[in-house]
Amino acid sequence: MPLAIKLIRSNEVKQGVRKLSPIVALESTVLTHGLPRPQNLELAREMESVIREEGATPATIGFLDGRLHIGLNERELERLANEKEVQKVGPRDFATVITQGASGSTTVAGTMFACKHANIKVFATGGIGGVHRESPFDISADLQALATIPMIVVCAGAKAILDLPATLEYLETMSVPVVGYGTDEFPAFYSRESGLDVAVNLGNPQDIVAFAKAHWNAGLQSAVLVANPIPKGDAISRSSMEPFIQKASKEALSKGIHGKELTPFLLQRLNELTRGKSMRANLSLLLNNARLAAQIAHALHSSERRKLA
Ligand code: PSU
Ligand code: MN
Repeated sequence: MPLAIKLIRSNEVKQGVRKLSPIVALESTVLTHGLPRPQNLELAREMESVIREEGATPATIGFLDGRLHIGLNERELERLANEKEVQKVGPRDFATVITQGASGSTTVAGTMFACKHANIKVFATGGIGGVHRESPFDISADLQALATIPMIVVCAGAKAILDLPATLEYLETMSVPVVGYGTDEFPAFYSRESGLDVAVNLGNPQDIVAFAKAHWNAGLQSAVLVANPIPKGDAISRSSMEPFIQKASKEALSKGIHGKELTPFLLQRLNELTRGKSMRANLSLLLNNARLAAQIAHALHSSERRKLA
């Protein structure tokens, strides 16, 4: 069966493709389900401008009226960030939004799936989903996407609300190398430390690109996950975060919150419990990841040009 998903590219993305500018994808679930208004829209704009500052082209991905947008213009971004009934869309939900003509924000997995269609190789997010603590069978589709879609994904580790050792084990089983950006330790989103190891520590975008190419040349189809620790000034120590996480997790269990509602619930409760501190950390690491992803996209682009020359 031919691939029938129609992509709507923004003018900026079309122009970027024409000018051979490196493209960096951004997810939209973090805007609709991960951050409160109005910080969500401000953040979306800031992430895009950081990417432009680095000389790359941003492509925020999401569904409007059942159509998959690769890059949202100012008006569309505003619509997605402010609309009430936006669905959280992983690959499982593509058919739902398409057939309903609905609006939807793409998760890490959903965005990667869109990138596969749009041939985008670099993507920046905050924290990937993983194996939940509350129920060991709640495993984010993000891990499945990382296992099967060859691209470079920049994150600040997995969200600390997850079972981090189980998440890393799963990635290892699925042959997804986790690269620490200048660190030997897997960062835990709000915190720089987790006590867990990464597969390899690399210190610059060129080395990350060389690593990813070696991975794919060796015949692997999985993603390369780059874990970029949150900037020091905005980090929250693991010991001060952990009691809040345990409290929020218990509440989720007692309220019977599960499935796709669980991650948004936990993020929002943590924001309340830390009186906004966790959200500020979240914003800082997102911008930090957008910058690194743009630098990696540049390095990838130059290395492919060298190959063609
Ligand atoms: N990281 C954040 N905020 C978020 C998410 C990640 O800082 O809102 C989103 C991402 O889109 C990720 C999703 O893909 O949560 C994971 O949800 P689930 O656990 O239901 O797969
Ligand atoms: Mn889940």
